[in-house]
Amino acid sequence: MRFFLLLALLAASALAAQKRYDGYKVFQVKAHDLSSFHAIAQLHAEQSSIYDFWTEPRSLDDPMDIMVPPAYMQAFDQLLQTHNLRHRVKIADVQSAIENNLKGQAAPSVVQEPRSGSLRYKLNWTEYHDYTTIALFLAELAQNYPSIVTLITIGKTYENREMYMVKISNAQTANPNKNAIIVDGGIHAREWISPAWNTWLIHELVENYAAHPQYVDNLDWFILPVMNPDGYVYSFADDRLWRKNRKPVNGPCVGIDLNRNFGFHWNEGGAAGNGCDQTYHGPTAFSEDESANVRDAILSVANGRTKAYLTYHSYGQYWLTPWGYTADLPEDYPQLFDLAQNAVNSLTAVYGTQYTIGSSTNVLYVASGGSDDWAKGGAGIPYSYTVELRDTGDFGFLLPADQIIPNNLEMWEAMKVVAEYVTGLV
Ligand code: 0X9
Ligand code: ZN
Repeated sequence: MRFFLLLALLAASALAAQKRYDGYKVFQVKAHDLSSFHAIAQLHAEQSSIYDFWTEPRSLDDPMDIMVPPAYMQAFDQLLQTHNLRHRVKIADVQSAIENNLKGQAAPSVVQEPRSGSLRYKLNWTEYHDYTTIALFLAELAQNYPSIVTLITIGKTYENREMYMVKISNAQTANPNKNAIIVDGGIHAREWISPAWNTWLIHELVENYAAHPQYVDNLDWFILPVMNPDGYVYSFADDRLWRKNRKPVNGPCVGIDLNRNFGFHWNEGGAAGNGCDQTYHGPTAFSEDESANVRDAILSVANGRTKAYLTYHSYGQYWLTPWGYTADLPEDYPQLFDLAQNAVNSLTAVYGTQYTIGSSTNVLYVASGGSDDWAKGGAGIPYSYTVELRDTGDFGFLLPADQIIPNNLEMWEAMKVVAEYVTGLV
């Protein structure tokens, strides 16, 4: 009897189909006056569980990317006509884009260097990898490079997954009070390029240590490549475009936006009170296991010597400073801007990729409860940034896998600038 029950369960889980996006389109829409902007803003406010705003409404000058389900195509078209909204189709069929996004290219020589140790992880940067593969990669590096890599479990997620952070540090070097940098990724599940960059950063620091030992000898790194493992797993198995965590909300909906759940000026704008919305802030600040674990982990390592916090998202190619809860700028904004500018200059020098620099509120929109605001205002880390990786919307969250390595190569140049600067801070 039990055996049949097990079989039935297995069959049911195999049948639990992934959400398909056949016929869904992504439109770029631009308002031309205040009234047409309000029409779109209203759609965002009232129907964001139907229309997925890949970019939020900002201002008159900024176009937005909106994903429209086939059943609402006519209604959406009507709205575009009524308000005379300028638009173009960016992604004609989201399902095809999802499938193309998974295809990689042959690995360039840059990732085929011989590695020390006997184990060989499966992870590479020519395709996107699931949570298990990332976790095995981290465990293997810790095992093969015990003198510089420590795998830290910072707690569990709502669905009971371990959250892994690696500490990269060379205990052999003389200075016991090195500055530290904290990096994370994958707070939003569907932004797959973010964990793919975080794992590259770990690989570069550890496996290419000999090429630039100063970054590890003079600094301590704490890197959490997937801040939202439940959402990340769900985006592989069930719904490629999932954003939030996976905790059920009162009512029919699931998920809290972890980047609206951090406790610095929490719920002061740009965050939704409705649990069905993509930017639901949760019942209280730090109500979520994932954000609370990150808070505790950061506080346990921050202690004055952590000078930089970088949290990676996609997409849009922005290098953002606090604040996200207000249009006011932090007092040290000129210093934050300067470092961002230097980092972006080095990044752009690689392939010409442009990044926009500015405060979250001024460049994007008000959004309170972000991890960047809390890292600066709550944990006292001066150089706190949100970086929105490639692209500017041709593929959006569905960035083709053959852009992972170029993205990582240019971002590494920016990271070096930050690392060098942070090394010299007192
Ligand atoms: O809205 C967000 O959470 C981020 N953009 S995304 O498209 N990846 O969702 C931007 C967050 C910027 N920081 C703050 N608003 N604090
Ligand atoms: Zn994001």
